[in-house]
Amino acid sequence: MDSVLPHRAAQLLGAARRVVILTGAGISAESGVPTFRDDLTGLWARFDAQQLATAEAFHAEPDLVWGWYEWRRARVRRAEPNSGHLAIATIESRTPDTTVITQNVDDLHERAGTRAAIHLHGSLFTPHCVTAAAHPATFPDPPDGEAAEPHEGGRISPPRCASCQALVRPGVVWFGEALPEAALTTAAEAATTCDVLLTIGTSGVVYPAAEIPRIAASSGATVIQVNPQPTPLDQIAAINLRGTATQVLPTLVAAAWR
Ligand code: BV8
Repeated sequence: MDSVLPHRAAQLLGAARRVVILTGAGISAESGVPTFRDDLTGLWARFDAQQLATAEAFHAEPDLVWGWYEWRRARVRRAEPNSGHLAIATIESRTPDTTVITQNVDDLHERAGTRAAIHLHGSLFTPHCVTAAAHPATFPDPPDGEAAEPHEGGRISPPRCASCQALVRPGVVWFGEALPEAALTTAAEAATTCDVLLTIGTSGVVYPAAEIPRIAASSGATVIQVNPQPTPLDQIAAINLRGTATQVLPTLVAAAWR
């Protein structure tokens, strides 16, 4: 990480009146929550996440897909927010007009103190039934005596809706499904009017979420990227901070408001 860049990035962040923060799976990696692409360790290595994260997969193999999400939810429950999540909450406290937009389905931003993260791809914690009514559902308590934590790759039958007996599905947006309109509209509007957009821990390849930093750049905002690896967003980022969320964000925030 070049020693000059964080200074410039800190200056811009500290002076910004309107900040947008877009996060991807990378922000939760150091909390022990695997990123989307390496979620498929062990048994899951046989599957392509993009195949599993679809309505078709759930329709064809509900126990396999529900088991995958329950395994991911259990991993999130065991995880704690990291100093990257906490640094983002600090930015919000320093710059009231900050919008946090996440592609993640975990609740680590909320547990770090972010009050109203926009979840473009839903949440592991808002299951609903598969009907158009999408009746909200609650998670069944693990039967006594059974392992409370699903084991990796375990097939678990999804519960039935208490209102209509239809299958309950994870409250996430699958590939081929439309994003929640209000979330996407609010996110795009924030990107259009912000001074600085900080994109953290996303490969920037999944649309339409990947449009958000591009909208900000084309609207005149300064895009700052935090990622240990190059991504397609390198092209539109004015500043690329090559490092992990916990390596970069606490230092950046301390320098912005020293
Ligand atoms: C839709 C929830 C239409 C589920 C997810 C153009 C326009 C519109 C759509 C498309 C389009 N082109 C193609 C499409 C279709 C598709 C798409 O984008 N496909 C891609 C693969 C090309 N998009 C869709 O299907 C979307 N729907 O467009 O519907 C429509 C409209 C009307 C009516 C009907 C239909 C829906 C997409 C949402 C899918 N759901 N998640 C679940 O989680 O199971 S996507 C999922 O993968 C994530 O949410 C995230 O968005 C995406 C990518 O993951 P990332 O977060 O970026 O994580 P990744 O692992 O990829 O990368 C991690 C990064 O972190 C890396 O860069 C790594 O270097 C970095 N990193 C690692 N460690 C750290 C770190 N960084 C910092 N610190 C660290 N420690």
